[in-house]
Amino acid sequence: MRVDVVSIFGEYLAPLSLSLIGKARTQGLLEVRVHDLREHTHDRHRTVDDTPYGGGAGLLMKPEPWGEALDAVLADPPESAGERGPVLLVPSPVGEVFTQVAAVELAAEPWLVFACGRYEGIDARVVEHYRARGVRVREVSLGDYVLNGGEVAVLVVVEAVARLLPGVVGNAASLAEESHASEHDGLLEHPAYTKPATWRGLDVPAVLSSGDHGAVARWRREQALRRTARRRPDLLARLDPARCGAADLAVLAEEGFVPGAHGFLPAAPAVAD
Ligand code: 6GU
Repeated sequence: MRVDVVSIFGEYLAPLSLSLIGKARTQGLLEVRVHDLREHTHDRHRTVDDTPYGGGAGLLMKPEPWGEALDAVLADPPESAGERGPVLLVPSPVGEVFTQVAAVELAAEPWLVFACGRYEGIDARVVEHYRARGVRVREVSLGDYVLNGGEVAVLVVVEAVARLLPGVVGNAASLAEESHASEHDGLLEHPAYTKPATWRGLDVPAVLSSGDHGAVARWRREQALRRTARRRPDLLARLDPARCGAADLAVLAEEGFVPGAHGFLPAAPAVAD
C-alpha cells in the first residue's frame, strides 16, 4: 500500500517510522511519502491560511496550495493503483467517525492520500473540486472532540489500516479476536488474564483454567456481551439478534436489553401506576 500525506507539520508523522508500521515500511509492505504543503506556495511568507468569508474567528487554509499539492501527488500514482485512483482522506471534526469497518475498507485500497488541515480546516471547494473530478473523498473524524489538525488522525488511520495488511501483524488470527472485529459481532472484547493465577489477592476466573474449551468460549461471549451492554450500548443497537442464541438473549435481558427490529434496545422500564 502507498500512503501520501500532505501537511505543514511533516515532523508530526515521525512515529510512522516506529514499531510495526516502521517495520512494514522497511519490509516494503507499506510506502509512506510525506509532502510539505508550503512547497506549493509562491509568496515570500509561504502563506497557507487566510480569514474566512462571512467573518468569524480563526483562519482557514487557502485552496490554491492544496490544489497544487494534491495535483502533484495525484500525478504520481503507484504502479498498483490501477484505474480507480486513490482514496483522498481529509481528517476533520465534521467527517464520518472513523471505525474498524472503515479501516477494513481502506486496507483493501492500494493508495491512500491524506490532506491534513490545520486551523479551522480547508476551504470547502478543495473537497468539492476533487469529488467533481471523480476522486473518492472521505472526510474522517476521530470522534466528538476538537484537535488542532489532521496529523494525529493520519497516525490513527494508518496504524488501524496498516495492521490489517497481510504480513504486518504476525498472528492473523489475533486480528479476528479483537474488540470491534466483525467476527465478534462488533462487540467489545472479553477481559483477559495471564500468569500468575493469583496476584495481590485477585484470582483469574476458574473457568479459564478448567480446560473446558466450550465453557471458556461461553464465558468469554457472556463477558463480551455484558461489557458491551454496560460500556457501549450503542454497539448493541447494531448487534443482529439473528446472531444471538438463547444464552446470549438471557444475558442481554439481565443487562436490560431486548431485541428490536435491527439490534438490541434498552427494555422499556416498568411503569408504576
Ligand atoms: Cl480528524 N481533525 C480535527 N481537527 N479535529 C478532530 C478530528 C480530526 N477528529 C476529531 N476531532
